[in-house]
Amino acid sequence: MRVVVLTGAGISAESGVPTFRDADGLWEGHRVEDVATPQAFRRDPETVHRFYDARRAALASVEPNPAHEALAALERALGDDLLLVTQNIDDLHERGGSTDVLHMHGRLRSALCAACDARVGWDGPLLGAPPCAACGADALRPDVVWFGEVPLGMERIQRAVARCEVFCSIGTSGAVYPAAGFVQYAAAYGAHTVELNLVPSEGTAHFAEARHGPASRLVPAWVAEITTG
Ligand code: BJW
Ligand code: ZN
Repeated sequence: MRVVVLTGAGISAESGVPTFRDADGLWEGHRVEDVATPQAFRRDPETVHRFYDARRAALASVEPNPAHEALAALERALGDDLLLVTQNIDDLHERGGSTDVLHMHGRLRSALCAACDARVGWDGPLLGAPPCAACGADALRPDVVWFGEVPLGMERIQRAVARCEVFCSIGTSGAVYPAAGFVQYAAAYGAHTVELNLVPSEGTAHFAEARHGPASRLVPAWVAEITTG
């Protein structure tokens, strides 16, 4: 069975990673749409570096939860028939055991050189303008996708969504495109669509099936159902 799973901030919430749009979300006092932009970075790179440096450092104190681990078990069961797409920039899917994760909004543990486009593994701070190892320029930025930028891996995602039999969205508010549109695309190509989210998302009406509750409970139960047929 070909399956595409899309995850968002809600899958990491129970690991202690804050979501974007819940009450205690990130960017307190700011709308994420106003600050997660290339314009905001140009205006005030230090604040943006400080924000991502803090989130990168915080990875050391969080652990994957049973929802991440269940999706790793699903990968072991389905192999190449699973595409796991995450909007998250944390590395909790990998630490939960998934080996092939498409990070469509980038990764915290990577830096992108705005001068030469090199991507380099990065675990320390970017504040202080460390030079790019490839070209020497002081032009490293967080390797994340801000509003107005093109998400990563779109061709692979579109191919898999068009071919899948089951599309499952986990822990995402459905507020950000193109990810929020995958459900309609999958349904149009004949997939069964499932939402697993704490509360009904903005896109809940587009799903054939919706289950509401914490990911750590819903995801292991759903994975057990589809792997035992
Ligand atoms: C739980 C839980 C628990 C809590 N268990 N659940 C007008 C109309 C339509 C589109 C546009 C428009 N104007 C502009 C656009 C496009 C724009 C867009 O979508 N804007 C919207 C504001 C409307 N999109 C873009 O610009 C994108 N690029 C683009 O479209 O390029 C064109 C193109 C596309 C395709 C091909 C070619 C060209 C880029 C979007 C980049 C988004 N970037 C961010 C920041 C990344 C770096 C970082 O992490 O800082 O990505 S913004 C932020 O939102 C982040 C997230 O990945 C993303 C989604 O958030 P998510 O994951 O859904 O989190 P929340 O907090 O919103 O929701 C959490 C959910 O979990 C909630 O529902 C909770 O209930 C639930 N939950 N606890 C289960 N325990
Ligand atoms: Zn460079």
